[in-house]
Amino acid sequence: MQISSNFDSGNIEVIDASNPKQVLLAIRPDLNSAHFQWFHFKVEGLQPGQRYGFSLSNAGQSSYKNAWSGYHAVASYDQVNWFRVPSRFEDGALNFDIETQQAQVWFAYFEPFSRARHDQLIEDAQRLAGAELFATGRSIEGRAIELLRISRNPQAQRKIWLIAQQHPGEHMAEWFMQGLIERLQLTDDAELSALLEQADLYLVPNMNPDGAFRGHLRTNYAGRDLNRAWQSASEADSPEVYFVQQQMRAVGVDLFLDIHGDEEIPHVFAAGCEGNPGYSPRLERLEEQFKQLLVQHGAEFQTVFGYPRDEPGQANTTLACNAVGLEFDCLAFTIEMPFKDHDDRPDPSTGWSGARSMQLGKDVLSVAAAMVGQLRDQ
Ligand code: GEM
Ligand code: ZN
Repeated sequence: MQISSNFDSGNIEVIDASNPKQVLLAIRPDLNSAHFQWFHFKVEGLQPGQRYGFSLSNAGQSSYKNAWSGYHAVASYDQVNWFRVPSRFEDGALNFDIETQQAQVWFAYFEPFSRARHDQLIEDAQRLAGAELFATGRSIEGRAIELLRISRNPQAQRKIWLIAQQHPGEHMAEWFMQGLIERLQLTDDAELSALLEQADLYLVPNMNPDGAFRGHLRTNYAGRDLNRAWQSASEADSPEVYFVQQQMRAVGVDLFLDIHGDEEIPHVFAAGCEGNPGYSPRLERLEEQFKQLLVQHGAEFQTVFGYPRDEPGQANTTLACNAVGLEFDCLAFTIEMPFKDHDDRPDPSTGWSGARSMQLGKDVLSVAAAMVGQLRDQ
């Protein structure tokens, strides 16, 4: 049996592979940071029909301890179809096994969104009506951070921003962007037409390409958590955020969505700006309306489970959502999708998935369309 992770978003260390019933592995921490949780590796040289067991021995020391109960790893024979493999968190280790159908199998924390798929998405997006590669930032290692603009009406007043995967292990975030961008291809979509009549879209499908490529959970090459850098972004340590902030200041922001995944909570939810200084009844109304419309639309989304609400004035303004909401006095949300499942509509075979993330991206456009006329007092 050969185990490898020296590829895009790979992450694993082999401790002892001598017992195929219990291969001992460990998750490698992010470079320049102690965070870890994301794993992704390939196993080759297997006998179809045989059962193999894998043990992530340091899972109990990972960044989010409550992530593993109720969690099941994903596997794929072809890197296209991913399915859950029953997993157990026992004695600080995450254990899963598979009766393999193929000689090779990939395992991951979540269905990976590869850099190759990213490059294809950026290429496809530029062929959409009204689309352009508006600007390109650079990560510390020099990877492109593409900012796409979709503008179909030169008179459109509103600027709607969506950014994804600040946390590189949260691959569902770029699946969400892929779904959203797919919907932009439709030519007979009345909601979309209404939205783009009034607003331009500014999209950053991947904020942290170095971290994603390196198989990080949470940080960039410098070990910085980009979602704690929005009051102190620097060209040296967090050029990814620095770039997007510069662009936002040049363009303006009327609605901001920051797309994430949550390790622990088995539901899709949103976190708003209620703790910001200057949080107003207007913003509160907009937040409530956004959430209600997403529920009414039938999206996989709910408002019962989520993060504790911030006390008034107690927001951490180093977070993108709070920083942007504060600076631009606009509706701003962190959208969280689960690594586990959306327990409101569980699907044990896939759990939360790339496809479900894509659908949520499409659904969010409907809500943006319904709200675009109210984002600013006229
Ligand atoms: C988040 S976002 C936390 C938002 N919290 C509140 N109260 N507004 C983070 O950056 O830690 C979770 C995530 O990474 O997905
Ligand atoms: Zn996140």
